Amino acid sequence: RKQHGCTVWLTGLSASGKSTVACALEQLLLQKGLSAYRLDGDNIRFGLNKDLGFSEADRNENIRRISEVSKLFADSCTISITSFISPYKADRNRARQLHKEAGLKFIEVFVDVPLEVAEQRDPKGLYKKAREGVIKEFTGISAPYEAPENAELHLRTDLKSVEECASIIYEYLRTEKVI
Ligand code: GGZ
Repeated sequence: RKQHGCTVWLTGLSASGKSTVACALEQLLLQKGLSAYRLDGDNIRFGLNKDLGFSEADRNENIRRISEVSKLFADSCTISITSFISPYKADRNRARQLHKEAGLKFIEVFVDVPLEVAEQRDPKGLYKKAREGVIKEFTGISAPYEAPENAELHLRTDLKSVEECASIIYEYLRTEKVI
């Protein structure tokens, strides 16, 4: 078989670069004729999870459902790439456990930038609104982000290019014999 399925789980602050790295990785995989699929806010939070907001309970449920969906994609021999903040360690560990029970690889990638950098990027003006209190429970400002301690990969998107980040993940998939 050309490839095994797995989940590449990107976690990090808003504006850390998760979606950008996810897109670049997907492109890289598709170019090589491999099957990859991205799960992100656009196709999950506006569809399956449109009933969920940003309270702790809703984020737990958001990540629980995404974990299940990603596992199904991985089980179908696709490289499933998820890009959600997933701020709680326990939620990410449950996702990992779910994959483990199904015999599927789960690759946690910490997409890391200092909060100051994310806040300077602020592509949607959300950090500004969070500082003003217009948006409540905003990750990094008024809601927690529990940084991973044992992620398979740790990428600093302010120190490396998007292409470098994508290729580090790609090489990891090769080392792990996923592809
Ligand atoms: C964090 C929020 C919030 C709050 C809206 N906190 O930069 P974005 O806009 O495009 O990505 C963020 C996205 C986060 O959704 P996730 O499903 O990844 O979050 S979680 O994993 O915690 O469930 C941001 C936008 O939604 N957004 N309100 N309060 N991000």
